[in-house]
Amino acid sequence: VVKPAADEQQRLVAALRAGERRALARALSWVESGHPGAPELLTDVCQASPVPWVIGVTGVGGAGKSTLVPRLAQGLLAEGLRVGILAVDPSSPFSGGAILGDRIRDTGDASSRVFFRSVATRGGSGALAGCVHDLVRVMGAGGFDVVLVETVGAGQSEVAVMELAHTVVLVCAPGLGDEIQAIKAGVMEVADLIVVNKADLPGAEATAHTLRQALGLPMDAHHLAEGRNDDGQGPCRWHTPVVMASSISGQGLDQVRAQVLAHRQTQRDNGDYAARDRQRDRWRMQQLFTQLVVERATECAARMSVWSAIEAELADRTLDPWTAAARATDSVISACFKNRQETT
Ligand SMILES: Nc1nc2c(ncn2[C@@H]2O[C@H](COP(=O)(O)OP(=O)(O)OP(=O)(O)O)[C@@H](O)[C@H]2O)c(=O)[nH]1
Ligand SMILES: [Mg+2]
Repeated sequence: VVKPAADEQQRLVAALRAGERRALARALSWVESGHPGAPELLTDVCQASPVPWVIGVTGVGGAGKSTLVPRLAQGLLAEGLRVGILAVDPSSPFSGGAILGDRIRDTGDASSRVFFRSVATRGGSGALAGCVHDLVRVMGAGGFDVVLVETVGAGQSEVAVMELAHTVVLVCAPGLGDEIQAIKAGVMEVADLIVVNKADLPGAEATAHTLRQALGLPMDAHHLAEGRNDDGQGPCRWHTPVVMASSISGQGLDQVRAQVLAHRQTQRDNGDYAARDRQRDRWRMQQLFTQLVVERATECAARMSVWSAIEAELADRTLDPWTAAARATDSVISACFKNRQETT
């Protein structure tokens, strides 16, 4: 794919900002597929667009994330917010069409206003999180106030995605043993709200109890209540609440919505919201820096004779891989630097 002309990319950004759905879908595809026009598109997008409120929803398979997310989306829509959903599914990257079908049924009347997109994963955990970050920014330019990001499981890549969210919702369910898994995986540390879904099934109370106990220890030590804590002295604080809900019957969903909104307000009031924004940009910058350094150095190395000389020495074992790598790095860095000086 060749790099698009600047005006094509500018038209796309303008259409995206005007709220055109097709432009949104196209811009998201550019970012997702690593289209050559994506970096400039993102530069434009980031310059003058608000960053949406990112709610990460995670939990083990079958906990009910996909059932909960559209209902939470509807609830936030009723608050007057423009809501989009990004579903990250590492296990089935091609299930987008099927999920979309389900989702339209799920959201009922509101479906035309809740934008849904499934994200095919590529690369490692860092690549996924970086991609999701960029997709969120595109949605910000498209006028979305909130983006719900749904990920499966509790592995490294999910934790990386969750670290980019302002509000992290962990979905558990009775009888899955996932409260234990969640504790082990460290997802609980990043959760801002835990939903014990399927509260209509037996065992939900026990699951909630286990989770509350695990969370309760630090809570007791700091004399905190669940949710927002505001004693009027010093900044308000948040303690992860456990909410029982049923995404099917609708029981407890008002409370889920109220708690995510309360979390956002608390974060805004105590400065954590802005801090998470800064942290996310810093993280992305570092990631892009590493990527660009590798790209440029590799390009440079390919044109250098010293590279083949090092490879030859490596082949006849006069050099070991460590010394060879150190020497190659030194050569490439000084050559890149010299090139730059000559061209500027
Ligand atoms: N009884 C009951 N079943 C539910 C509830 N919420 C979801 N389910 C069912 O649980 C099953 C899994 O729900 P999903 O929403 O697909 O779960 P998920 O967490 O998205 O699962 P993965 O995408 O596989 O990670 C489905 O059969 C749902 O109908 C609930 O509140 N009560
Ligand atoms: Mg799902």
